[in-house]
Amino acid sequence: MLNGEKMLFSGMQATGTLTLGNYLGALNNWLTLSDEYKCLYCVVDEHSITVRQDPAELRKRARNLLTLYIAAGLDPEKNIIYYQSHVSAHAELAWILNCYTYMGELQRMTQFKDKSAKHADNINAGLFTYPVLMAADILLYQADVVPVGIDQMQHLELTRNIAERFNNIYGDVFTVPEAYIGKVGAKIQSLQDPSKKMSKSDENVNASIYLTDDRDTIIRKFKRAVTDNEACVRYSDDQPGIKNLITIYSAVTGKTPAEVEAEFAGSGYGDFKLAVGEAVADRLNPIQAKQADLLANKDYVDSIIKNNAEQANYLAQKTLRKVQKKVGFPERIR
Ligand code: ATP
Ligand code: LTN
Repeated sequence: MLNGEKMLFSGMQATGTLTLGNYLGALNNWLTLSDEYKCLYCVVDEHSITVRQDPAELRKRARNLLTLYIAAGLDPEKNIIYYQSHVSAHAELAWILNCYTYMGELQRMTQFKDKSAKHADNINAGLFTYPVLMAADILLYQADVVPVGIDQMQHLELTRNIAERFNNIYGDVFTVPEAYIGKVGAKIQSLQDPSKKMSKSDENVNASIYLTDDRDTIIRKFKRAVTDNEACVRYSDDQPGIKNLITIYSAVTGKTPAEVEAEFAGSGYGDFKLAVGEAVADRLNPIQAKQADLLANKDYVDSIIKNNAEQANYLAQKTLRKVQKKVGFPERIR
């Protein structure tokens, strides 16, 4: 809580092209929550360099992601939409929190284990302390709630532990945040292997729907989606492929899985897959058009970037100064 207002913080990495999993697991929930809280939506470009990036490409992707947040419906006049690297307090607080986080805690993080297996030639210290930077992102703004997909729960738990540890030593400095996991779409699976999560770093392009995919591509990918052989549209763990498609259809239409089963009772997989593809394309196509408009409107987007970074900086400095004082850094002479 800051100035009596309930705060929300979330972010996404500017790596790869966002998938329908990112949209349904995270972005879509951001939209439903944005009226209830004072919200910060960050493009976490500092997290992105834990994996080697091409500089020009990273810059382009960061802008694409920031405009996508707006195109998806987040109002930049009401919400603070900004780049992590424009607010130096993130890195400064991360340094301090590093000194209140144990190696053993970080060694248990499954994302670190997965990413270091994947990038065995570049297991850098940033990849290891990534969750501490994430904790700093959240705690800097005294966030009450953090909407994320289920895979980020472990990082959220760590953030809570760091906040509680710090508060136990220094008094009530940080709000201890809650994760918000949406009811539908918290975990969208790969279209080619329903036992794996849909991921923007999957090498098989048919496994994921990208938010940049055009209508025909979306429909084609759903047609090719791996399904089961029971030939009926039923929401069951025995049919993980169809279950995943029902989850997607529910998330974009707002219908419950039972309503979806009733709608497609007696239909084959083909009809259902086409309906899912069309519903997803109907949802994504307007966002793509709005994003293209924003990318063409450089001055408007630049003014948002500037104003919103100023607002984020102002809020971040409040917490940072308090923390610096608590840990014993000398006062600034004005
Ligand atoms: P990568 O595959 O490169 O690790 P990612 O697709 O997991 O990336 P992130 O940037 O790590 O994407 O995640 C952004 C947000 O999207 C997070 O809140 C995460 O929990 C959510 N998310 C990612 N994949 C899915 C998914 N398949 N289903 C639901 N939510 C997801
Ligand atoms: N680790 C997150 C991205 C992230 C984040 C955050 C999410 C970085 N900082 C703070 C919520 C709050 C991920 O999605 N992979």
